[in-house]
Amino acid sequence: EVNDDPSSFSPNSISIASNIKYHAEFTPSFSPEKFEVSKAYFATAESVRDALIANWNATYDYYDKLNMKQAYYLSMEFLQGRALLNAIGNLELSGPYAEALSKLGHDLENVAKQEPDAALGNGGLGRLASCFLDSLATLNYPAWGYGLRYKYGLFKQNITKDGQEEVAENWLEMANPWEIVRNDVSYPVKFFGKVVAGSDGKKHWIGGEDIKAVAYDVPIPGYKTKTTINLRLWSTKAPSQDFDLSAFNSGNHAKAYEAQTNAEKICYILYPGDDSVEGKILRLKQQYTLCSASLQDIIARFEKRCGGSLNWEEFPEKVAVQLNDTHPTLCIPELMRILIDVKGMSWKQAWEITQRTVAYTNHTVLPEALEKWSYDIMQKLLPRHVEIIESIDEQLLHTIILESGVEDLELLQKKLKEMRILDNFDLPDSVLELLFPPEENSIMDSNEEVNIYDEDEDSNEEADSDEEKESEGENNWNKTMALFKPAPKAEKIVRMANLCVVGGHAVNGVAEIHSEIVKEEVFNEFFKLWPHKFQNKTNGVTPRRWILFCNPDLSSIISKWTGTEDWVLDTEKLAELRKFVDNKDLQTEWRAAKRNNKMKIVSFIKERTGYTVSPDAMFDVQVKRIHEYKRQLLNIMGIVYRYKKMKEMSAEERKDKFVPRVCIFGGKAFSTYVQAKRIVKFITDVGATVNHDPEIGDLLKVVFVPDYNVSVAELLIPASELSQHISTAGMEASGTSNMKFSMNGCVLIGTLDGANVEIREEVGEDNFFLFGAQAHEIAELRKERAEGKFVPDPRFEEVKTYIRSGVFGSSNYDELMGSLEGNEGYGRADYFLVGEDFPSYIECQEKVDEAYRDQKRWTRMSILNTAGSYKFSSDRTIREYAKDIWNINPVDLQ
Ligand code: DL6
Repeated sequence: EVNDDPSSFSPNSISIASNIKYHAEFTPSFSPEKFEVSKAYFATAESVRDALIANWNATYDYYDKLNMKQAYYLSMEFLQGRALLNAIGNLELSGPYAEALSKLGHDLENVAKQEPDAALGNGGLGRLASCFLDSLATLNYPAWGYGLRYKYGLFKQNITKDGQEEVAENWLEMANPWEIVRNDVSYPVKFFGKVVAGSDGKKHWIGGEDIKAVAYDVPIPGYKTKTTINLRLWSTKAPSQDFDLSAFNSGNHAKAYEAQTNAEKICYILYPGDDSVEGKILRLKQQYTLCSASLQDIIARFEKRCGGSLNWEEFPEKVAVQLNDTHPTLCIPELMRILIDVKGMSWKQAWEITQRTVAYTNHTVLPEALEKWSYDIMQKLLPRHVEIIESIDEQLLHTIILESGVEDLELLQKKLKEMRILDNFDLPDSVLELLFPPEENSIMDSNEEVNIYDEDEDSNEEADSDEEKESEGENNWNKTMALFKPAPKAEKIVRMANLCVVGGHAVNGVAEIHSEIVKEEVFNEFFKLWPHKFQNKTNGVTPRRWILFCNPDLSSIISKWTGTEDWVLDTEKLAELRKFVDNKDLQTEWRAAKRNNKMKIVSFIKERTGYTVSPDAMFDVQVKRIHEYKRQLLNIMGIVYRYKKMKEMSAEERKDKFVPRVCIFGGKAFSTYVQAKRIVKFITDVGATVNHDPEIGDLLKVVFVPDYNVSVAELLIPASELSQHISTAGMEASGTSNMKFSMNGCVLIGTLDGANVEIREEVGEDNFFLFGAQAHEIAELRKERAEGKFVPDPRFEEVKTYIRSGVFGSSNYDELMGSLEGNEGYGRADYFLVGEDFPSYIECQEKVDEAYRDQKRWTRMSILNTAGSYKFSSDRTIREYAKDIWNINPVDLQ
């Protein structure tokens, strides 16, 4: 009965069942007697992996032969979620697998739930990288992803009476059936040590600590294609000789294993806390490991594919490296180092190749999130890279000065301050010479000086003795020099975003409004210098995972009414739904699908939180990382206002005025982000009061779903009716869950921020609830706020007083409320403008109630959201990257 030849794997339920049984027996990680659901999951995953490996091999054999240009997406984060249903869905084998498992006494959905989420990311940035991989494979683009194989993924979140509690997520505990370790693919990575000049004229980086990065490959199948691309994740180990046997034998066990532990801890966790120097070094080691191992691998592949005809000038015609935010910035100096020190190229040649190869995506405009590294730490850890960065910085200074001239030194100084990669540094000698050419520079020892940098030339004429003239010249000189001096004791900093802009050939933002901010504010001086580098690439999400697989009911309806399943690959077809938006049958089916999805959430909420919620209420959802700029606080204060008003009314009035709502929150707060954690706690406190209030009943429920992750999103998004994207305008680069919600027929309430702007344009103004200040008004509003000119709306004051009164437990939430008022000790007064937007937000929420009451109108809005979401497929985004940045073409395997 057992099929022991995996190569004979063919996709029908009988052979699949046989293959699953084969793996259960011969790829054992469970005891033989039982075939329980966890074992069924492993055997099923391994059987799917057989198919993926065959396709993966075929894909790369072909690419090796063609030697076409390939893109490499480098990211410290990939938020893959679960793989099983996605893989069999993409292979179009969901039916046969379900049947095979049922023959073996199991249910596919249940089996799939055994898989832990691969949570190697924090949120949008990592999930975007995973959506991109799906689109790359689906569209047959030659591409790889590179990342790190963290032993512990993003922490598990428990919600207790004290708020969020973090627990390590040991996702590899039961092994990962999707990965293939490549023991023959490993690269050395060095840290610390020193740089010496060799007799060969080259720089040598010697000594220090050596580790090795080992490749773990995760095959990424495309939808309806044989193309299976690779996500290569690096794991770190000590070089094998580094186990100190004699230390072990003499009883010093920890020391014996020290090198191994030091190497392995690099890949322990995603985002190690970096308040300490040790934490910073570890994070920088992670970033460098990713860059160094990936580039060595890319270069090895380039050399192999070139065979005997190696031509380095062709490197950028064969390789495109995309930096997902600044985390992999070290690719720039690392590529320079390899090309110069190892391959023996000149600086000029290496620089040209590097620039033509690398491109950078910016994902944030928050100044605190633009990565800056301490020069001292970097210098210690990566001494050769710092030399290279210094040279890049010097070269940049020359470019800026040649471009801007030296007429207005104050202006020049401002530019240099903004654009330099190295902050708080003296100007290098070569730049001083450019600013103060030697003949003018000689002012100090010449009597016939002419100070061309003198701001007030008349004063020279008034100087009545040579001595006075000289000392005045000296003063001016000193004044000028002081302009370019860093503040005393200011920490020396390396600015990674600036290095990316300088070292790459393209810089892109992730939504139209964000890309404008990038050009006009964040990198304005660079934009003026190199306008051709700047682009927009509005984000997208894969319609496979985010409609087809997570929302089968809606998918069938879409296919039925558009007359085709082609929308999965060509989302423009979704627009066809517009034709039937008022059709009664479509509307009925649409509502039934939503209700079915809501029913699943009712039981999920009960299981996860203990709360019973009604499927007849509107499901109003805000799920995303907890951050002050995302303004979960505005949402919950709006809910408190609603609750207070309900309490002031009679039962009749309440029912008339308010639509029943289940307000659902989810999201993790970074473990050291205290204010975000206070917000989580406050939401759960409000829930604890409101949900037990018999007067209110099903009219209002507030639920915080613990441990929000990709799998929870796949359940919640299809069931949502209203979703909140309410960041302070100008602060959310794009957002991607807004796209997922809209695709799943959810109506958005939001500000004109990130991709909301484009979603609203596509789905139509009438189908988007807009409120709040706009991005161009924010600076002025903040200024007024700081000057104490802001007059709060009485309803905002009322709600704060209510919160402080102790209705939600013993706390008066002083830190939270204080942050909105700028009271002493609470920092900037309402920096995120919750008070400013509160009135328009609650008024907008009244319009939401009104619209929901009319279910025909609401369903229309819902359908028009799905119909208008075609632009937000990551297939569209990837095609744009491929054409405008990477210059790669699809390769058809069939
Ligand atoms: O581009 C993906 C995603 C955007 O949708 C979000 O708006 C943006 O906040 C996120 N950026 C980051 C970068 N780090 N920070 N902060 O996660 O990228």
